[in-house]
Amino acid sequence: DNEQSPTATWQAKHRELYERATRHPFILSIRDGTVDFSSFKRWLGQDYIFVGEFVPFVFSVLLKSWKESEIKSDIEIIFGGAAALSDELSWFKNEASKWGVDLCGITPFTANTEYCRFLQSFTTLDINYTVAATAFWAIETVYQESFSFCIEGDHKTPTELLGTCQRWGNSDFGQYCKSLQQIADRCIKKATADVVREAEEVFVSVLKHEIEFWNMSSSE
Ligand code: HMH
Repeated sequence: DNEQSPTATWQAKHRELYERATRHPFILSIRDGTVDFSSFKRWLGQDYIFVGEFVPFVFSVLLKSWKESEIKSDIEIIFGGAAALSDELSWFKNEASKWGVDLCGITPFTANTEYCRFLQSFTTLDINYTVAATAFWAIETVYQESFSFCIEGDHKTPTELLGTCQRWGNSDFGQYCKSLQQIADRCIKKATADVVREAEEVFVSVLKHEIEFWNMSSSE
């Protein structure tokens, strides 16, 4: 029910942008099996750099929830997300070695640098918990909706890529994203009009950064 969920209202309001982020040609090419493996390898290397910047971002959200949220379950969910990052970094290293991608020799593309700078702004500036929680939910959800689409229904996703798609597309990760959405919604409903406006702007910014990130992966 959209009336209960401000974030669901924004997903509907910014439908076009949301679809471009979650049904990107790169994702569609994975699902229909036409993906170019060199694009996949480029994505893998660039995303490893991104996750390196995502770690301090997630810990800053955890710190804000620790200080500002009276709700124990919020902290537990965000703590779970933070704790999973160690595994995620190992996954990238393992996947990179399978594909022969040298993670030490990677230079970030402009879209990645800009997205990382956006993440850094949450840790360096004193950004409100509501706004940070909204960004966190949006970032995770774009990956969940994108990769789950590659393993749903009548897909032709190459076997080599199923593990990657399952990593973010599995139903536990989907449940985790729903929990993050509930946290964001609860915060937004209690927030001032200014904070609500800022959270919506951050949601739109995440979608734009995600689209640019996919564009970078699929172009040569
Ligand atoms: C670019 N967005 C990007 N990379 C990720 N790993 C996620 C979202 C999800 O954690």
